[in-house]
Amino acid sequence: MTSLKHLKLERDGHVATVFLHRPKQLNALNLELMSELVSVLDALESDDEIRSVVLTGDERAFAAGADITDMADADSTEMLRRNQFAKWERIRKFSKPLIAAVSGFALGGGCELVMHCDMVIASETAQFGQPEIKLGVIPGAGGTQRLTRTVGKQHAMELVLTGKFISAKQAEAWGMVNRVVPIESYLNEAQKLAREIAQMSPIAVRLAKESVLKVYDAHLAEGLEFERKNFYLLFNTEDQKEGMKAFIEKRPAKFRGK
Ligand code: DAK
Repeated sequence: MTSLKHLKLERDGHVATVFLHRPKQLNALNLELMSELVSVLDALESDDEIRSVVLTGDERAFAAGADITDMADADSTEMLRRNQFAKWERIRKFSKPLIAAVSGFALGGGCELVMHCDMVIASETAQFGQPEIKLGVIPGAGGTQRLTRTVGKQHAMELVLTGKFISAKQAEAWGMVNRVVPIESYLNEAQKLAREIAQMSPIAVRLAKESVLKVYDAHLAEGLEFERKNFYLLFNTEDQKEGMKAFIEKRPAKFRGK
């Protein structure tokens, strides 16, 4: 693997821990970070020594979303051309158990990345949300689909339509996380869970994961496709340009419905 700029990788026996590492930008998922993440997962996938993987950020943020500066000026055609969805599909197809260890912000694409993981251990400080609506767009990496399957229509609507953040405790009550632990132990707890699973038969674990995901995958591909088209469409609106420009300029957005 070539050297990593926006990720850190640690290995301990059969468990690998991948750290999202753009601390100044709250681990915002820029294009380069996403490419690195896919390369790392590819390598871990074909490494027989590794049986389970923990994905984490740092104490302040798991990830505050996709990098808004990457998208602010893009139109629908440009978003289509970038084909970022292929990277998210790769994460979706990762065959080994993926455990998210979340502290601080898990927002937008960050929250969607958490929902790509198979299990989630959250620190008491974790906050989850899909704030894309405040930028004049909608979740683009499965947020409307996976969140709704996890928390139900009413809670998903509230998160997706208001962009509000919820606490770790609330996320636990809504079934988005396995458990909430003190900040000192969220990473250890996730690694402990990864080690426990790594003792099982890797082939049985793989087929068990595949089988559980089948419950979610029925109609998921169709839903993702629908969400994706709507997401692209919004990049031809003035509101998307205004929403993202307002974030960068640190001012409230004025939406006109255009
Ligand atoms: N992108 C870029 N920079 C970000 C960022 C982001 N998402 N989030 C934070 N930062 C940067 C801030 O601009 C700031 O940079 P400097 O001013 O220091 O240069 C630095 O990180 C620290 O942030 P703040 O100063 O804002 O820190 P606060 O504690 O005051 O606030 C915050 C933290 C998380 C509440 C705030 O930063 C915030 O609201 N951030 C934006 C959250 C957000 O809207 N996230 C959703 C982004 S849209 C796709 C798939 C998925 C997606 C897109 C495409 N495809 C497959 C095509 C997903 C889209 C999204 O996630």
